Amino acid sequence: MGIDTKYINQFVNVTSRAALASYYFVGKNDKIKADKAAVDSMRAELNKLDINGKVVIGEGELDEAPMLFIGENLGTFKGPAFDIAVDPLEGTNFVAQNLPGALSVIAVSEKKNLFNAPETYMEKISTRVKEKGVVDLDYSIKKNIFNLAEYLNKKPENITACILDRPRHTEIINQLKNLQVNTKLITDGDVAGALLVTDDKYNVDIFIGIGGGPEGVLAASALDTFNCGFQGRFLFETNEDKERAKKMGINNLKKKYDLNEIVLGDSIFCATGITTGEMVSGIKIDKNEFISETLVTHKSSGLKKIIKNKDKII
Ligand code: VTB
Repeated sequence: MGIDTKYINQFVNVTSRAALASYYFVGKNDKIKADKAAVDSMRAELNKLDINGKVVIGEGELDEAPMLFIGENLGTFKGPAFDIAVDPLEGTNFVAQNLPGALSVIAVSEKKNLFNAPETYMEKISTRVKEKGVVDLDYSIKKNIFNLAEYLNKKPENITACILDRPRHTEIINQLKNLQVNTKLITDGDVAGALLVTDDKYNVDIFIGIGGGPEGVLAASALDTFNCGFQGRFLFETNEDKERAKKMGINNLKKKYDLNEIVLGDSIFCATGITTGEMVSGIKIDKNEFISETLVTHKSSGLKKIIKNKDKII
């Protein structure tokens, strides 16, 4: 069946308006207010749509920000049943500190087609490789880099790996350095980081490391349409995490998920720029109108492009 293309513009409008709401907090040094503005706008806009939506991936528990909570029902309930993953403000620091790369992000699938997981960390890997056995979370960094280099017909020193700049990644970063791999360290925003493998223009061959689980599921939805590869393994650290995972039906806490186990069937993904980043430009205001740029993917129609919109602020 798939998701009707008529919903594409509706979801682009949702992330565009959430991006605008958050844009007013750019440089205000207030992560919580910036996030809340995006959350409130996203909820209000989703509630206007003729859909029977349910939040399966929310955001906020990790940094205790206001959230669209898991299980929350959205829409007028006069339409198809969708599972919705949201990250209304991906990169709260970016907005608070007026730094590049803040996004408002959503991924939508038909009911039961998006992975339903609590907010924990996730080990991730994304590349342009779809085939199994080339890169894998169970392989060493060396094996992954050598395999990828061979696959891409490049030397390891011509490979670029993107990774969140965190102390937990010191070991991986050192190994990459020893292999003479170029590293691209990002301070936040690993939805975008994982998506940099989708196009040669970003010059990233592999995204690797531990980031937010919700961000992994969101990125997987877009990577699916780009025909890229993704693997994720949730990290349930505390007993509370483990209990919650079990309640959600996850019995094997150490399971490694391939992209097609995280996103089943059709999906729509939208990421609108709040501040200008590598993929999309940020919000611009023009009198009583605003201009937004959104990276949109829709699996069943093969749509993957950046849509520029101009709309009334209201
Ligand atoms: C990433 C990144 C987010 O959290 O998922 C990261 O995409 C992971 O958590 O923008 P830590 O910051 O704890 O390492 C963010 O940076 C913020 O939610």
